[in-house]
Amino acid sequence: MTFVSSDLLRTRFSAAMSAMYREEVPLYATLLDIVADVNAKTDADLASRDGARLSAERHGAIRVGTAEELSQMRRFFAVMGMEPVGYYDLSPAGVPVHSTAFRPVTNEALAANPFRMFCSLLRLELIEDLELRDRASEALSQRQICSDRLLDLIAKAESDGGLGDDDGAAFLAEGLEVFRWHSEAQVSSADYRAMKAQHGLVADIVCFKGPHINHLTPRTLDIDTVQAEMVARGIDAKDRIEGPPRRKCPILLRQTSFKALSEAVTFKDGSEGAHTARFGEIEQRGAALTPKGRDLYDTCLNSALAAGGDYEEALAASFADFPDDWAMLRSDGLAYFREDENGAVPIVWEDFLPVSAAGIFQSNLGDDARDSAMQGGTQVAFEAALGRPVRDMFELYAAQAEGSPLPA
Ligand code: OOG
Ligand code: NI
Repeated sequence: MTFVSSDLLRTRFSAAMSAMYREEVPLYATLLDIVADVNAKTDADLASRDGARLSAERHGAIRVGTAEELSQMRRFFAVMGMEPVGYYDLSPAGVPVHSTAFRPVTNEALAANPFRMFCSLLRLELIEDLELRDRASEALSQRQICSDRLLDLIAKAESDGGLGDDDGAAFLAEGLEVFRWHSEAQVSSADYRAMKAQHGLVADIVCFKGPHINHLTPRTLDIDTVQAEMVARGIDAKDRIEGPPRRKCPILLRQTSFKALSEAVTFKDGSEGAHTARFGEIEQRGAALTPKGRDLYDTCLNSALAAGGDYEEALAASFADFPDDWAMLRSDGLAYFREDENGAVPIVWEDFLPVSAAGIFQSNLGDDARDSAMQGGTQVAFEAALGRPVRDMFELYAAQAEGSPLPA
């Protein structure tokens, strides 16, 4: 029995998701055109000279409502070689979820296709109104996000160690359905309004049949130019690019998005309404930072956020002392590098950033002014729901840098 490789399944799944999202959110297609154009005109920096993967590269994001759904997603993505990496608590920004990213972890798999899925779990316990909390958990308990056939195929892949051609094709087709947009809500309009008054995310997660893909993000080599082009075309782009400032040597991740679309919804009582959740995003990736580099990044970012006044200027000022030279980033132990025939090459950051993710959530929920006093999530609780520990991204980068086998 020969199996379809997990790399091939992941590549096909990523392409199928992109085709579906292009149909569902036409502005995403426009964004892909702009990014392809800009990438063709831009010289890749040292961290991004892996052009082969660039045109197919993207990440997506989904939000689930229960531990069972999260653990099903963990098993689903594992069939495509994607493991949970990192723990992100979004509560400091007033967003009632905690998250991980499913992604490939080996050099080979990342080179084949680095498709990632940011996956958030709703923290129902943060709904203070107990009656509303019950209604939310009732709605969630009535849905099944994966078809029986998909669950069977996942179990088969787990027990056999892979899927053959036909099963692989069925797995992808059934998998795609999980993330499709459904315009029929599974609650009444009154319930929708009550969930929405609690938090936009509660409505988005609880009121629909499944975890619709809420954005897909192509990778660009020059995010400032793409942002300017979006504005020039009248696209309602987020006004601030999240992450580090523009630099000669890009680090981590810079992101921007266009605002969510309004989509028609039919409620269970037959009434019509609209829901806004789905948007487009672009990202520019740079070098992975070591824990020391990451601490410096957090310090610089926090000082820019606290500065007030013009944000771009504050950001540039606060990052002035962050070395912007590959040799220095290396000798100071701030970024990860690997050796190839041309010498030391920076390793690409494959993960996400909590402050940036919070900014993306907020700009698309219109919920900027939430109180951020909510109780923090814990990695222990998240992993219990997930059904396994998340991987430590720094251990993965260190193994990539040393060319050593991955930690178990
Ligand atoms: C996820 C937001 C986080 C990113 O790129 O930081 C994210 C969401 O809106 O569900 O995708
Ligand atoms: Ni994103």
